[in-house]
Amino acid sequence: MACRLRVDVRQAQRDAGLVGGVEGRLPGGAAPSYDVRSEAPREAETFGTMRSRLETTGLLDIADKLDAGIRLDLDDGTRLFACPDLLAVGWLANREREKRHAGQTFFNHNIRIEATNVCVASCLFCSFARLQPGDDGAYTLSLEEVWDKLRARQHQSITEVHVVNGLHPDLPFDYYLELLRGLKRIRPDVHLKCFTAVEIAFFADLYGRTDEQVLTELMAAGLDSLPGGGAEVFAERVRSKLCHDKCGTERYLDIHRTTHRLGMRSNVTMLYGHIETAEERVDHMLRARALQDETGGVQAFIPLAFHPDNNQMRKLPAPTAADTLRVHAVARLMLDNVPHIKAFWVATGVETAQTALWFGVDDLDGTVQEEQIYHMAGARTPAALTTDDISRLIRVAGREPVERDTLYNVVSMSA
Ligand code: V47
Repeated sequence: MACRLRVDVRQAQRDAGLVGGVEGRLPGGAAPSYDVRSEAPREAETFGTMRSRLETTGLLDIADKLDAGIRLDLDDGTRLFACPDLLAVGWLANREREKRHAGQTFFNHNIRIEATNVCVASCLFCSFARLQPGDDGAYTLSLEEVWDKLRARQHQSITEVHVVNGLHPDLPFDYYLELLRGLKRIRPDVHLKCFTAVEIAFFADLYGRTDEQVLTELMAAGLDSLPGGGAEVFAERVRSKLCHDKCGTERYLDIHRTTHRLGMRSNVTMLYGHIETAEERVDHMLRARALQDETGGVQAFIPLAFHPDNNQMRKLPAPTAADTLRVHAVARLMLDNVPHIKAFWVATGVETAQTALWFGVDDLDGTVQEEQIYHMAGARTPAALTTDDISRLIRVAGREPVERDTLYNVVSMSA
């Protein structure tokens, strides 16, 4: 199968400090590039070697299915999780990634606003929420404080504001409508990706509206799309243990369905690395795939690595890099209809996110300034990255950085 990868290997090596000087440069300063398409004998040899490796690891039938455009099923997915040859799984995922995006890797310039951490839900994995407004560490920003976060960045070329909040029992609906209107007044061009499906369900129940009415009113106030948060694990066994008192799987999916019907896009996440089984991970992916078959409105699937500090599941170990690479790879293989697999570097760690670019991932989220949910749960990743930082870490990994907006329109190729 022809692979459309075109990677500037020498430049990547130079960026990584692996080679020095200008040796190998073409006249005019351009670095030589390595085009797999023009290396047919080598490709045939590589694929031959890979075929026998896939045969040995028991994945050849899955590779054949992928080549024939046949969808993978629950059994295939669980076998991909069980297969000891992580690189073989990654190789298959990388092939699917390159079919869709070649070496391109997307990111955006965004900020996170978490306007309140007061939350009536008692999710076992959460280190961010405080039950009562007066509890130690509880906060609720005034609207001016929320808007100041964007005003303070007027000079930055931010294209997205991502808002996620706790489920606050006392704020009026107007708070959220005004929050959106104010952000749009400050930056009419910025995309507002705000409120998880769980928040939408909470608003509907609290303010006596249908989910669709809530979405419609928020859209009129400036909402542009929905983030993927709140999905956790769709399997009822896990959901009832982890987060029994927030919106269930069917309602989460239905809110995304309605979001798409109203003309907006959304993402779907999966919180992994705690009590879920491999089957439950694959089941989660299949439910996201079924939603996408229906609506086509899911832009990205985002596996979120569980962080155990300061929450009720703190006795559990954090997922390893090997598990993280595999989850992203299997997601790429199962979700044949979702365009982008995102590694949220804040959760995975920067180095693992970089490596994941060869395990099915084509998106690194963004600069993510002001994130708190993961940092309160023990994430040791930087508070934010600059667009230059992200471009460099993508290039060093041998991929091509593409700054995008939330809807994947290209903002800059030379970032
Ligand atoms: O739903 C909470 C997760 C999510 C922990 O749509 C935790 O582009 C790990 O959804 N360890 C919110 N995860 C964040 C989110 C998100 C992130 C990046 C991009 C997008 C997008 C969405 O954070 C929650 C929950 O699954 N979370 N606590 C924790 N201790």
